[in-house]
Amino acid sequence: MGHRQENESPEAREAKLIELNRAFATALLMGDEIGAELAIRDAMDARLSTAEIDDEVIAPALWLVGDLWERGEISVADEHLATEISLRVLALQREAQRLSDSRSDRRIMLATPAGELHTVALRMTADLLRQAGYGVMMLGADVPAGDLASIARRYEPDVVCMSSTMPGGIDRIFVAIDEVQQSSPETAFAIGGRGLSRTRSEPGISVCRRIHEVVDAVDALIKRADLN
Ligand code: B12
Repeated sequence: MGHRQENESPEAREAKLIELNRAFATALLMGDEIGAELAIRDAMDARLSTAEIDDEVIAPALWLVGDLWERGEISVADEHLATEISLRVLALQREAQRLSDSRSDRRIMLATPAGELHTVALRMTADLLRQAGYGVMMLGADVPAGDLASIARRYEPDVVCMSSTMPGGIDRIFVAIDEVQQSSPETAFAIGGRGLSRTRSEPGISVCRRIHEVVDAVDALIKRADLN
């Protein structure tokens, strides 16, 4: 967390901070815990660091609460409620950070199987996993099964993600899975794509229909491996 988008202008960042700050302060003043949580989740999605969220979103909102209380515009109870909501949000923020940190020593490898050139979904998958804190190794398109198995043996990824769009791609994915499993039996797989329409998940192989499923699927595959 906290790696700002490189092409973001200082003005865009300032505008985002003002928007987040307003949303969070408004939620505090309305006693709206869910709204406060959503504002902080937005801040995390905007790749603000924990320190930036603390200094530039949560603290200024509490300063405003303090000013309003001092001027008699809100009660002690309102101020207490705002503080309790902030403390709850802090706990959530720390938990999200802990989860992201715990993923950082896990490695996810991504590839499409031999003959498959469609990589957009694979890139989306890589971005989501990276954002969630995972270490990502993108191999890209058209990776022969034997080569995938040997690079997996070298880098020992926890999970290999594969995507297949073209008819027949599912067979090539399973050939690749077999090859990898022969030399790295611990490796799990998250697979997706239109070529997999009738394939079902099985132990160690999670079939995903949409991109947004991948982080939960990879978390579950790793947890399962840890329990073994
Ligand atoms: C861009 C594109 C290309 C580009 C790809 C460039 C690249 N770097 O990716 C190029 C020009 C190379 C290309 C080539 C070809 N293409 Co093309 N291509 C497309 C196009 C327009 C978009 C594909 C795409 O990116 N979709 C967007 C992604 C995000 O969506 P998605 O792949 O469906 O994935 C979703 C889910 O399945 C899931 N998902 C997918 N994978 C994974 C993986 C994981 C881990 C997870 C969690 C989720 C997940 O999440 C996604 C979002 O919900 C499609 C049109 C279409 N309808 O998709 C045709 C399409 C796929 N192509 C097609 C064809 C026929 C070809 C060619 C044979 C054309 C030719 N005669 O040369 C070649 C074959 C290349 C090959 N061997 O792979 C057909 C396939 C038809 C079929 N199934 O039989 C399509 C459908 C076009 C059409 N209507 O005819 N193509």
